[in-house]
Amino acid sequence: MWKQRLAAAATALVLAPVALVGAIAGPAGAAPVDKKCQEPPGCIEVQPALLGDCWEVKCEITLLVTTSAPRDVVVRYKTAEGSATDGKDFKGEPDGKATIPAKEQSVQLPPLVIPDEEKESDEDFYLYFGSSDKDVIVKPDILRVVIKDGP
Ligand SMILES: [Ca+2]
Repeated sequence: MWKQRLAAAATALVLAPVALVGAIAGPAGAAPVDKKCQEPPGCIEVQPALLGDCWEVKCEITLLVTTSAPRDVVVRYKTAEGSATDGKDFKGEPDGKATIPAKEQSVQLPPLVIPDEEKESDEDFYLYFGSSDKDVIVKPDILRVVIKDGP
């Protein structure tokens, strides 16, 4: 009997470090820590955001920088359909480019939502962001936009 217990204890000891490594690495899918951003001068962080609700007639999507940069910050974006249809509910953009001018805090994306007279329920589409500038990171890099009908 004690031999079995010993074997069980030994197995637990072997498994423990694996569990520990798992705990340090964090949950699966967590964003890797970007080392370059921790070292001076760090990165320019851009955050996409909706200003209020996205209505058919008024949907303001903005890119904000956490600290204004001494130079232009260029962000690329593209759209993807959710329940909203490209060309009908929103103007799809396969290769968009938005520039936050030097020393400024934000830029607004050109209007993407197409208003109509139809009564519809909420529909969504997605925006994917990125930058070819290695010092620029966009977080989060996906924004879900829910289009509200009307008013
Ligand atoms: Ca409508």
